[in-house]
Amino acid sequence: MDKIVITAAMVGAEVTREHNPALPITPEEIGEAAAECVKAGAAVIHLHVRDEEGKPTQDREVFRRAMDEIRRRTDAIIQVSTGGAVGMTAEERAAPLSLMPEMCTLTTGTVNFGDDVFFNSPEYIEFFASEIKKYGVRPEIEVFDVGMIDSALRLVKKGLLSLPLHFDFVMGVPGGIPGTPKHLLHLVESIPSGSTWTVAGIGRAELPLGVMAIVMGGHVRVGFEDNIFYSRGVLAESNAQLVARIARIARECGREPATPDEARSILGIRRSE
Ligand code: KMH
Ligand code: ZN
Repeated sequence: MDKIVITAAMVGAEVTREHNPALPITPEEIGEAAAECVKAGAAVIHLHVRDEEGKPTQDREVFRRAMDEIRRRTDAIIQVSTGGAVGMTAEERAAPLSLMPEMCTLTTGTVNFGDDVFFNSPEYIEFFASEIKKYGVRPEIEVFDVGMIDSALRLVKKGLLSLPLHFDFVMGVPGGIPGTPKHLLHLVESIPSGSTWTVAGIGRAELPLGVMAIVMGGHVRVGFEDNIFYSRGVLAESNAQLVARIARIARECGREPATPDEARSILGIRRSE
């Protein structure tokens, strides 16, 4: 079977040091954690950053510093978040795109997000898609529920996105699609042929859905953004520990983790440097 692209979502916007003391926060810590994740088998770093107080920020300069720290240590694909944190404006969320990272996220719909709302109106989505196109960034479509696939295809019709698309199924957010095998099968069957996909299972859904993706020919995202535990009640020691486990299982199933360059070719990314 084809190589597997492992994405490390190491920081997120919601998790804190109180949840897991090993959360990387400063640009240096993010660079170090990324190096460990790449060594363990990750090819993509899904990037959120924090301000000096540890709060989520979309500040361009903080992103630039974290990206420099990652690039100094690895050749990983950096995928900046345009999701940011709930409550941020569209302009705030789009700020890191002008750094022209190789990849970014694009959520194609609004979803209840625990007690909050992750707001992505058609106007927001079209704004992000235009910015993404302007800066030549390869988008990963974040799918929190099945209707978001159709919304992405509408953007293709409008010329704002091009096929083939790459999807990330974010499953198990309270308010979004549940993190079950049945729902993963439905999502995979609902995307156009020729698409690539990865799965980000939230909490205890991370491991079983990751294993399903390995077997089904998909790709996998792990990390503290989605899950802070190694097993029930046992905190993960690091993001790299979660990456290493999924890489180990993938190898056992005959799927070697892709290097960053192999992942570029799987995900249709052309390097401009
Ligand atoms: N923090 C969530 C509200 C993304 O990175 O694009 C949104 C999120 C999605 O994390
Ligand atoms: Zn994210």
